[in-house]
Formats: sequence, C-alpha cells, structure tokens
Amino acid sequence: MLKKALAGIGAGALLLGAAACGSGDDSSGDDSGSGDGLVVGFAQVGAESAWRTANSDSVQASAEADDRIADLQFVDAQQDQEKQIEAVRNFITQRVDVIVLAPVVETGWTDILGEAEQAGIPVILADRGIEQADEDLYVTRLGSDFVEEGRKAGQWTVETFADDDSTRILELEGTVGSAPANDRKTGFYEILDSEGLSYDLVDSQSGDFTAEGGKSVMETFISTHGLDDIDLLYAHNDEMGLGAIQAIEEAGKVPGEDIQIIIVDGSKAGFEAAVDGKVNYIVECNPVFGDQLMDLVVDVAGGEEFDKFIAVEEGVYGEADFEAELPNRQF
Ligand code: GYE
Repeated sequence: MLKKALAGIGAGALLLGAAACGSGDDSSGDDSGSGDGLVVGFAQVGAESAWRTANSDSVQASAEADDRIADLQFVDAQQDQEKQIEAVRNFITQRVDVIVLAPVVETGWTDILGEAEQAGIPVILADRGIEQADEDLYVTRLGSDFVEEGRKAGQWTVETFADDDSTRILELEGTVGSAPANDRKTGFYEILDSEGLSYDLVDSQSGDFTAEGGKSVMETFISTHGLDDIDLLYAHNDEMGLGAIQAIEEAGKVPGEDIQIIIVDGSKAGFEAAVDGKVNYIVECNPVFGDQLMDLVVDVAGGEEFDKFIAVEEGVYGEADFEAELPNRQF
C-alpha cells in the first residue's frame, strides 16, 4: 500500500522532470506533446521471432497513436541481459515516467529493479516474467500464461497419443532461463504426468527461440537419435519449429506425418506450415497488446494498483481450424 502510494507520488513528481527534459532533450522523439505526456522507456528482448517483431510493432504503434504518451524510448537488447540492464539504467538516469521491461531471462534483476525503485520509477513487465523473489520490484506483468500454454500442448499430446505404448518425444526449448521456456516445459509435463501418458523424452535442448537454433538442434537430434522411432516434436515457438521442419525435410522425412509437430505462437508462417500439413497443433501466444499496455502505463503512472499478473487472451488451433484461421493472423 505504502509502496504503491509512494510510487504514485514518484511518478507524479517525475512528470515535472519529464516536462523539463522534454523541452531540451536530444532524443529523436516527438516533443509536440512536451510537458503533458508520459515518457516511457521500453527495454525489449530483441528481434528473434515474428512474435517479437509483431510485439515491438504493436507497442510502438500504440505509443505513437496515443496522445497520453509523449515519447517511447525503444531499446532492442538483442537477447542480451547486460544490454537490457544498461537500457534500464539509462531510463533511470533520464528519469522516464514508467519503465517497461520484457526480461530476457527470469533471474538477475534484483539490483537494477532496486535502482528503479529507489528512483521512484514504476516498472511494468511486458511479456516475460521474473523470479517470484523479486515480485515487489515491479507493479504488474502484462503477458501470456506460459504454463497454461504448455498445458494446452500437453492436453493435445495426451489426447493424440492416448493409445500408444510409449510416446517418444523431442523437445526444442526456448532461451535458457527465460520464463516461456521454463513455463512451457512445466505445463506440458505437468499434464503428461497427471494424465498418466506413457512417454519417453528422448532429447530436449534449447534452440534459443530462433529458426537457425531450431534447425541446428534438430540436425543434432536427427544424427544422434534418427527419426524412425520419434513420434512428436514439441517446439516452444514457431521459428524453432519451422527451422526443425527444414532439417526434417533435408533428412528425407515428412514433417507432420513421420513426426507430429506442436508449435507455440501462431504466426502466419506457422499457420502456413500447418495448412501444408507440416504442423499438427498450434498453441497461440498473442503479441498484440500495445493498446492494453499503454492504458496500463497511464494507470501505473497515476499510482493505480494492479494484481501481479494481467493475462492476454489466447486460443489453440487444430487441423480443422488452420485454413479458416490463416487469413486472420496478424503477424
Ligand atoms: O513465444 C517467442 C519469442 O516471450 C512469449 O519469445 C515470448 C516468446 C515467444 O521469441 O517466439
């Protein structure tokens, strides 16, 4: 309570700072609204996937269209935590009104978020989360329920392979230590175990959420284990799944038939592969939350309180939906 009230005062006081800095500042941002709009710093993960690019576009477009936002300072951290920490430190030095952080990994944020707190600048996590021990250091997280996404993938697996003796699984994990990699794994095996599916996790490695990573890990999987005895590939995002599909085809096998494939995100490219029969199940992860984020920024700057997690809505898509859904995809 007290902390929230202080955060509110801090943000209010900083409006004056932002106004002062808006008039003489050297940023390329639009200063037409100088003095009566918020200055927001956004430390984005990188540009590793279609999801990420759509997310950056959504946040930037929403900020630009929003009169309540004077300037969005956008930093692409190239999947590097050090660069994100540097960006946040810069935002603190500039005394922005609100910091938005999409943390590349879950740990290692205590010091820098403590500095933001000291400076009275509220922090919103967008997309990915951080470890629970640091929960007091941010106001709320707006993003997906990654454990739930993993459960959805697990549910389909249980239903699809219920009659098999033992389902042999390969897993392509996202960035090591990231919330979606940790949680998509947790939710998936939680369901397989609780539903009593008999399975064998043949191999599981990180492809860093990139197509190149997915392809090269899949090549290693194929040379180590072959593909003849593999039933399912669970890829934590579209890019890794699409990279793996290339590797499978180059090995002379038919993705979607010789090996069933689940991907998470639901980009256009992912749906196209699904329409071609190369992907069997898509768990949606929605990156288009720029408008929702701007509302949140304004409310947080005004000192409003929120639950620690605000969920973005998302669905799942099977074979019967791929064709009809493809034209609706926004990224
Ligand atoms: O699934 C993946 C991206 O954090 C939800 O990051 C995001 C994930 C998304 O690289 O494609």
